[in-house]
Amino acid sequence: MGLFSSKPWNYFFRDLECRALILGLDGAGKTTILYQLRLKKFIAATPTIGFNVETVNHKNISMSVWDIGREHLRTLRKHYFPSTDAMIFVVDSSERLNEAREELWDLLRDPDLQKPVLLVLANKQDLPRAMETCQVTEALELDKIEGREWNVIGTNGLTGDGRNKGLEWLSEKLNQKK
Ligand SMILES: Nc1nc2c(ncn2[C@@H]2O[C@H](COP(=O)(O)OP(=O)(O)OP(=O)(O)O)[C@@H](O)[C@H]2O)c(=O)[nH]1
Ligand SMILES: [Mg+2]
Repeated sequence: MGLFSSKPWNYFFRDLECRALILGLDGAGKTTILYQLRLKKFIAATPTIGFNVETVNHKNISMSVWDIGREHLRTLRKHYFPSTDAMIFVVDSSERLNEAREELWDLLRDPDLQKPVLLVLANKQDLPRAMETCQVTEALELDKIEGREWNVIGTNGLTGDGRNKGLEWLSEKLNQKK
């Protein structure tokens, strides 16, 4: 292989293996987002029992992305949280924002989740009652976050809008951290 391989970014960045958790309330679109990240297309999901895990490759990042159903999360959090590099918190931008805020802040306070960067996906932007990203930022009180890189990006799990922007942000932050 010559100096300039088929992946030019490999010349500048070494390959990175990372682990991400997709979190959020039931029905927010976590599994839909997982398959948008993995397959770049919409897959109709049913409520997750157990978990889904997929490898998502983006530039030099190889990210194992875990979408764990709530029942499992309660028992497995001690196992999954310590080795997590990124949290992808999915919200349905049209409903249950107060509940989502409580869930998110419970996670942000977890001693085993102090290191991961946080990407909030303000999902279901297609719905008429969907809040814009700035309103989601306010509703989740993201401005109160200290000592952690975070971002909020609007997504549509049906079309994949926002997906690549999210991946770009994650790969930039994960490269800076490692
Ligand atoms: N309108 C709209 N529907 C969406 C969007 N993303 C996901 N959905 C739908 O929302 C429903 C729930 O999506 P899931 O991906 O199963 O949600 P989940 O968070 O994995 O749910 P649980 O596994 O029960 O926790 C499904 O019917 C999806 O097709 C979106 O951006 N817009
Ligand atoms: Mg699911």
